[in-house]
Amino acid sequence: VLDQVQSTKLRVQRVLGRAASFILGSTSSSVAPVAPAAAPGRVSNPEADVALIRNEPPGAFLWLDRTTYESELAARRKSGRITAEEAELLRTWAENGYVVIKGCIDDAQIDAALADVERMWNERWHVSIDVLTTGERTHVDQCDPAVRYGPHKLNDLYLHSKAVRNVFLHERIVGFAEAVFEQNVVGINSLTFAYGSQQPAHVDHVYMTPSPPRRLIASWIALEDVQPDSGPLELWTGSHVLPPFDFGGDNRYHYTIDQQDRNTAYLASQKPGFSHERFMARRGDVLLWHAMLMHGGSHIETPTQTRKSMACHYYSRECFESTIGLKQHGRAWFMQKGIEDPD
Ligand SMILES: O=C(O)CCC(=O)C(=O)O
Ligand SMILES: [Fe+2]
Repeated sequence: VLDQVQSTKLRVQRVLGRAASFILGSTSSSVAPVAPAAAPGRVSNPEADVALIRNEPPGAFLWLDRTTYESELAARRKSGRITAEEAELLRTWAENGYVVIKGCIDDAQIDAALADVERMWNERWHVSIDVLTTGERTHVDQCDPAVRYGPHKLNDLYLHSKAVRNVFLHERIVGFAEAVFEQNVVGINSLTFAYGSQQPAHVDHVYMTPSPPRRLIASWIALEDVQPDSGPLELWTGSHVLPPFDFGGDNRYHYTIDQQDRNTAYLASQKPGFSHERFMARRGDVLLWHAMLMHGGSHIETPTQTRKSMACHYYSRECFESTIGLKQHGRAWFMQKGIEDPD
């Protein structure tokens, strides 16, 4: 039986080439060696005792995270697989850890999503909600309706609203994520905001850790023009190259409460090495960020100033053994039960 498995592996490898070595976890010498990651190494002066993951196998990295991304982009251009504009966007991703797609979502789609948010409050749907002022997790049909007028997160509204789902899995977002993963895309979580989150600087990979690692990306979708006093999304350009913090235990990439302060201190120590930006989006603009990019919600200067937006997370299809629990939406999939954001 083992021989049979081995020969199947080799056959699949011959057909799929490099991808198969990752999927099948094989290190067969018939597969070309994978270039090392471009990034890790840019950490500056970490505290002597901070534990970082520095021994990731090259196959763990996605193609745009490797030193060879320029030649890979050129090859894809040459074969006509990507356009010049797509190449530019993917290069920006490799360098900065995020891209902006201006005017991505059209007005009608945004209006439909906002209308469903309105209906959800009026009809008090059973939607999971985090009240950011108290830290309480409850449901819209169980909470004080006044919660609506302060910072909160609606969890996975895409499960209840087709209009929100259409924004969540917009074809341009899905198309970009497919290009990054070179795989199909699975929407795993949507957060709908009316106000800023004021979330401290963090890395999403730590909370929604994919398996295999690194196969996660996030989107931020402006449902209205962002005002400077609303607590815009903030990010540290290029910080996706930082070596991941090592939480130890069974899953070294995944957040543990006892290591949380050290992780926060590590990120804070690295902030000065990167340029700090705020996403001053216009309605319909979308920002996509790398799972390891440091970002957060900046301080809300005017508490009554809304910041209607969605933050969404997507896994590569390779994170799922089968399509059980997934539903198709165009070329993409979504999880029938969203992943809870522990943060
Ligand atoms: O929208 C924000 O302020 C931050 C959202 C965020 O960091 C996330 O959902 O991962
Ligand atoms: Fe985040």
